[in-house]
Amino acid sequence: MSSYDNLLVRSQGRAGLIQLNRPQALNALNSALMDELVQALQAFDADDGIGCIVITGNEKAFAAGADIRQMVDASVVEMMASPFISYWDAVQKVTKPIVAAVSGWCLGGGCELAMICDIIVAAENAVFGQPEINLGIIPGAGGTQRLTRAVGKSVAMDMILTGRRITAQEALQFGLVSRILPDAAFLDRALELANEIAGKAPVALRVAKEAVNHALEMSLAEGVLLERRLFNLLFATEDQKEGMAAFVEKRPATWKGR
Ligand code: DAK
Repeated sequence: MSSYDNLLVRSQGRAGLIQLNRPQALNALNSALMDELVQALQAFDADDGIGCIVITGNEKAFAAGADIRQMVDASVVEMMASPFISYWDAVQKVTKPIVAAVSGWCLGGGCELAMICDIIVAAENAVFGQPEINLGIIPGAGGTQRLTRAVGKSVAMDMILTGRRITAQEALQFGLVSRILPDAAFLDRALELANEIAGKAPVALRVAKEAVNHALEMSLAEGVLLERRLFNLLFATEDQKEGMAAFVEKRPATWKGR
């Protein structure tokens, strides 16, 4: 396994774990960390032994945002030319499911990173927010769009216009996160979830991720058409034959990923 300056990376079963590791700055996302994150994600995406990826931080912070120190003196031209946003785009291109396992602060670009992941699970102590308004800016890595789609306009406006932070319970209630996991066994439970997902048919997982993500991009009619095509495509896979045969024969399926 490669070693990184700003990440801890390991696998457990078929789950790949990436832990953001700049604790002294509450995992503030600078270019060096984001560059390594993309490398680690791409390595897991290319690894047949991995079926699902978990991104997490530490107990105190998933990530307290993009690194403010790195941006404080930037000019508009420098921001326009900055490749920084391309890291978020690269995260979005990962084909395997990604679980954001959030404990502690999940703010600004950190919240935007979590929202690009496919599932967000929260520890009881997680706090979410888009506090950019307090810095004289707005969310710039998709927050105004993805938060609005996740929680609806009124809550998104409330959070983005006031910088209001929300608790894990509120995030669950608003639909930003799918589950709250107990603080004590948080990472173990997130890895269990990732291994549960990783145990499913790999091609169907990839296609399911593609279909759900397109729901945010397309009209209903276009999305339903895409879904139908992807659904039909799966009947060309050995895993569909195996999955249905296993059901009929009352035995567990053995997936081949083809
Ligand atoms: N950046 C840099 N350093 C940070 C940081 C951040 N976002 N957040 C925390 N730190 C550092 C603190 O400066 C402090 O460092 P030292 O002073 O010890 O050297 C250390 O982490 C511990 O933080 P605190 O002492 O402040 O800890 P507290 O427990 O008192 O407070 C806090 C925790 C999370 C409430 C507080 O640290 C805080 O408010 N942090 C800032 C949160 C924030 O405003 N986040 C949004 C950042 S802006 C882009 C697209 C998007 C973005 C950027 C570019 N492009 C399209 C190019 C995204 C922008 C953002 O995310």
